[in-house]
Amino acid sequence: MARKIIVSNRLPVKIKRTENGMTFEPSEGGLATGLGSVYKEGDNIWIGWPGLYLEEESEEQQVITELQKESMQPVFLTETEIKEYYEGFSNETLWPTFHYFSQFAVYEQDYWEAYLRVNQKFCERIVKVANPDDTIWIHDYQLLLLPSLVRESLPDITIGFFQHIPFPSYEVFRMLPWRKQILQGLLGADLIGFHTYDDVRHFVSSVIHLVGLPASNGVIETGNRSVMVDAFPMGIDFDKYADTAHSEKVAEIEKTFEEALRYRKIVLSIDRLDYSKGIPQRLRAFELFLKQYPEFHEQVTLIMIVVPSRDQVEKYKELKVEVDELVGRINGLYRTLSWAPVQYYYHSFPFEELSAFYRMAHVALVTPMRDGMNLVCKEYLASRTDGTGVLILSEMAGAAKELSEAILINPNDVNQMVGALYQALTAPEDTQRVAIASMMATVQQYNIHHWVKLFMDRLAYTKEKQNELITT
Ligand code: GDG
Repeated sequence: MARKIIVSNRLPVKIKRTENGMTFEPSEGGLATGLGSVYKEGDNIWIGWPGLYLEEESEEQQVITELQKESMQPVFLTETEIKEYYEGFSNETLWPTFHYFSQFAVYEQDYWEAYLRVNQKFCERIVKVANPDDTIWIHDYQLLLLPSLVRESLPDITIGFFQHIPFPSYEVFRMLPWRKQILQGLLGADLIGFHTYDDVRHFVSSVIHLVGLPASNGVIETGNRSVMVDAFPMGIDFDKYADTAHSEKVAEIEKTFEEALRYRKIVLSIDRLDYSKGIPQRLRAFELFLKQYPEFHEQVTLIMIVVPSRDQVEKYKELKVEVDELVGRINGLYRTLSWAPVQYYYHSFPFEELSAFYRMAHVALVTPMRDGMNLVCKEYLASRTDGTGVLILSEMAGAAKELSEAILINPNDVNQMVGALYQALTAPEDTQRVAIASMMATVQQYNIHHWVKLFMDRLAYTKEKQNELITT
């Protein structure tokens, strides 16, 4: 029986060491929820790093046994590998380049070599477990070389690849010293997916210029195979967000939060700490808004949730200091005895509390400098069960392509952001309802289950077409 094998840098599991041994808990990211319907079925599996370093030899078997119960298989990585392959090449070279922050990118030969070795390590694990008629679905920028590595060992196997972050313009991508190897790595796949058509265009253009292969209508001819490239905008688990927003528990949390905030208007901002998310730019816009519109003093609060992320990387440490200082400055300038203009949280919240924030927020302020998709704005829409609310969304987020009824802004244009805040906070209820209803319908229809099915069906179709060509 042909199986499906999901592969990503990280397995959807949280393993903790306690006094009584290790504990294993599933981690509930959007991807894990969506792919749950795939890897938990039959003999299907998910391969990835379990997120812990082995301290004793005996731990290896224990982790393997426990993960097997959840249809997962580990690739163990050392601390040095994580430092060089994950924090180094993935997050200090690829991440900034792919988000148009090339000035932050480091070009370290050691990081590249570690990246190659770890991709090979993932390949060895796949080759150990895969049969030639299985389907492999590889995820994201940490594993760009994996499709070709797997193809060398299993020439006829079906391989899909999806990239969750943007693919930059050729002019930016070409700055990478290892640009050609990266493209060749990806071309081992049968189907390559991105969130938007712009990403597809940029990728195809890079392949034409740097590898010299012909391409038309999203099909790249490698000589012996055709590789399909297409856009698959990722969705969320709509029902989960809508149902939670409706629940008693969330209504209770919302009430306590609202009382604490004295029923002021709420502008909500939620991101991982990342320079691609435009957090300082957003704070500066809010500061200017308070300066230009004093009538909103004590009337509006910006709830800013920043989830700690990659705190070992220098640029992220610097960003944390910048955000801390900006929040301090704004609150120092405008705060009163009973009002803090910015309520800043540098930690994550349990799911129900997040849902209560989504429900309470009159405005969601989602203004990344660059984002592959951005799921926060979709989660906000799914949680607006009363039909009101306003979404301010950056044009630079993949989601802007689908959510054109949002107030779209350029995150570099501080005056435009100030205007958008004013427009959002004074929007008549019927205008809000029309835009929310339309965007909510989009998010509901193109949900995570739809996304998984669309990609999987297209992958099967691509392989079928290739087989037809081989046999005729
Ligand atoms: C990458 C791409 C693309 C945040 N705070 C809390 C919390 N979160 C959850 C949100 C959301 C997720 O984190 C963030 O997802 P995003 O899509 O916004 O951003 P990235 O993490 O950068 O994701 C991105 C995505 O991959 C998928 O392809 O959209 O462009 O960069 O789900 O809800 N969750 C909880 N508490 C928090 O405090 N429980």
